[in-house]
Amino acid sequence: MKKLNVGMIGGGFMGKAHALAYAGMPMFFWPAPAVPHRHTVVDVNDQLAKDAADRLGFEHYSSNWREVVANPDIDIIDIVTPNDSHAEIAIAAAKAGKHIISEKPLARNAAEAKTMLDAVNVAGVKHMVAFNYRRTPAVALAKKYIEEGRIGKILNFRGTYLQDWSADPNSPLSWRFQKKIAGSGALGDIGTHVIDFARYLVGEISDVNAVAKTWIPERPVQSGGADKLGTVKGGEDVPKAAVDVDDEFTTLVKFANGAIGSIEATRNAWGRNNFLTFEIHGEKGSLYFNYERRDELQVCFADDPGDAKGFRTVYTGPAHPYGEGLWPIPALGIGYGETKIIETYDFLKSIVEDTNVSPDFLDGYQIAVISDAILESAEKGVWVNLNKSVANVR
Ligand code: NAI
Ligand code: SOE
Repeated sequence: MKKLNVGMIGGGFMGKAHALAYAGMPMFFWPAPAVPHRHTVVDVNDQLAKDAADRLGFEHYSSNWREVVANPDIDIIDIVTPNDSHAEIAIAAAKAGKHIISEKPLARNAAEAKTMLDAVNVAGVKHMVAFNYRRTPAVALAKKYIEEGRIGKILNFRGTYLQDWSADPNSPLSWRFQKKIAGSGALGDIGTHVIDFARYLVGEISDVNAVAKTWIPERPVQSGGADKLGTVKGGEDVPKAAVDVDDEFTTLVKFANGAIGSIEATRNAWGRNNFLTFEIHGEKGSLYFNYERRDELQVCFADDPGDAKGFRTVYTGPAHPYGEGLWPIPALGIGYGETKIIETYDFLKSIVEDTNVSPDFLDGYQIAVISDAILESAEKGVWVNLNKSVANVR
């Protein structure tokens, strides 16, 4: 069985998720396309890197990602650092001939994402951006139904991503609230997952008309370190500094194929945790998904008997996408970890079989173009047309 050595840069929240996926993928998908070996993990100092190696099962650790990128033993560079370092690491990794998986958003803005896309195209390496929610089996099932024409021509897409971890003004000013590190706020952090759903399920977005708000203009300073996502509060006595990104946005969207819809995201919606949803209306039926009930796809077909019309629940299991590798009975429970395991499976398959994998850096770049347009539209109060930049590229 082929072995692929992974150099993972970053040992925080996503470091944990990706390490779990490397360990778990061959347990689910066997024979695996290749066995990922947790070779080296990198963090900002030796102590953090050593802790990450001990905890996440890596053979080696380092506090210098450049050395790891240059190591000829490494096959894959996995970028799980905050958004400001994705481009520099990815470009160096591409030049070193490594296959790359980068966390989302691909970069802080479209210009930066383009440099990454150009680098992987020149190098001819495999590349993937980690919009893992589309690998929830119920989301992949929605895609299958759409491709089979089961809901007909799509008329409308409504997507939301609502969380509440930053609704408390004492949730600290982590890197996610700083434009120079994150690029944008709720938009890049969670709105991009919905944009990925919209493009995956419906098609390319051609126009946006948005509003955006920063509800909490300053927060207690958090100096460095992993983002604790609001679980550790800054006290009243901690100095505050300005938030320079959006807390929330809503946009109307038009798709190149004529469908219309809306996308919204906020991290300030009390009571909502990981409320990542879509509802899609087609000429022959409707689909509804909510990640908080991720084993379920709600479906309604126009030709259902009149006396039984209404949404019903399909619980994903062995009969559905990725079912051959997952649990043998529907509704045993798909978790966040499984979405990352499937992502790893598809990425390694693309490397071994020399095929393209989606979403790739082109998708990441196009999502960045759409994100930039949402901010431009919100600032100017006008529709922004994307035909020249993203529509019909593929
Ligand atoms: P985090 O703050 O929990 O961890 C980041 C880690 O990277 C920390 O350990 C930090 O010390 C380390 N780090 C920072 N700069 C570094 C450098 N130059 N070299 C080596 N290590 C460095 O952040 P989290 O939540 O893991 O986010 C990382 C990325 O993953 C972000 O781009 C974020 O948007 C994305 N993300 C994606 C999720 C998804 O569902 N796909 C979920 C959460 C985050
Ligand atoms: C915080 O909003 C966060 O961790 C995002 O960064 C992820 O992308 C999302 O999947 C979960 O929430």
